[in-house]
Amino acid sequence: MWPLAPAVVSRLCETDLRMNRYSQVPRRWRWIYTSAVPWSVSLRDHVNNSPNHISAETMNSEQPPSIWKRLMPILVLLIAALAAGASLLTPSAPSGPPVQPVKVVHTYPHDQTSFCQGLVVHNGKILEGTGHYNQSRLRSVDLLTGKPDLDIALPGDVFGEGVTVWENTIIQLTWKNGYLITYDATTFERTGTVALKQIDASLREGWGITHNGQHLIISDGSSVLRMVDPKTWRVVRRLHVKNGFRSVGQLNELEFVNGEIFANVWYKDQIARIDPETGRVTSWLELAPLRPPELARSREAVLNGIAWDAVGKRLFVTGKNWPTLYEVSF
Ligand SMILES: [Ca+2]
Repeated sequence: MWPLAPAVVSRLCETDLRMNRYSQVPRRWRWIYTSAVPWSVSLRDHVNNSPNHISAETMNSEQPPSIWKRLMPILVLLIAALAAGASLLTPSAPSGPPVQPVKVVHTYPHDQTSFCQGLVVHNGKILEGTGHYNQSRLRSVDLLTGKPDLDIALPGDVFGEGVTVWENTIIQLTWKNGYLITYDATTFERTGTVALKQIDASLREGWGITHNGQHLIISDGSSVLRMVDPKTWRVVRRLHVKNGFRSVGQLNELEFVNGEIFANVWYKDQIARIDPETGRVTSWLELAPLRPPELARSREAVLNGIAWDAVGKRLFVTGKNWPTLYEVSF
């Protein structure tokens, strides 16, 4: 008997505590308490029977008016449990590819009248395609001086876009003219045009171009890059570019760098580094700090030039009408 005394005392104290807890529940919520906590029904009766407590009217107000009110807390608990279970089963959203800062290694002059649409290193020079009607050009520029040693004007009704060099052919895209222009890479003589619809019936605009040594890679402002056989000028594969689970639209100027596709996104001073097999963005290069302060408010003066010097392992970037061309490391 004696050894059971502490347990009895403890039980009495516990009951006392429970009663105290029940008494502290606002009267209008006591029906929830009694529905959710079965043992509290006896406490309710105990409290209600106590002389200094609840009246009969108040007691009635504690009663659930319907079965639904009695079931409500159980339903709430059930839904909460299901939601918790679902959150455990659902994979958490990825935090997204990292954003990497770049380091400026050198700065070079860039012609501020050049609305840069395409940039590539060719024979130790910077080859640049520029845009706008009546202003589009193909230029071969000295890196150190920023001066062109060759400057070809496009017809006034042509809006120039991206540029690449495939073997001995320079290829320059046009925006909405529906074709690309080819030049001899040695003489810079124009050698012809190729209709974009010949490449792919759904290719209506030209934005950016590069190549991976096997295929040309063309952007048209969508989230899909087209891999094109340079011998047949036919699309052989489409690459859907995604940042996590989201498509990346407005893909613009391109460059193939060490097995990765680098792409400007229109109106973003960032470069997407894209896995050429999966189309996934693996990281972003942050270039916003490079935008000249005087162009900070210009909507058009965005980053839009990427050129990779495969021999010197140098990455060059610039923007539309920027006064500076940067060599950056990342
Ligand atoms: Ca480029």
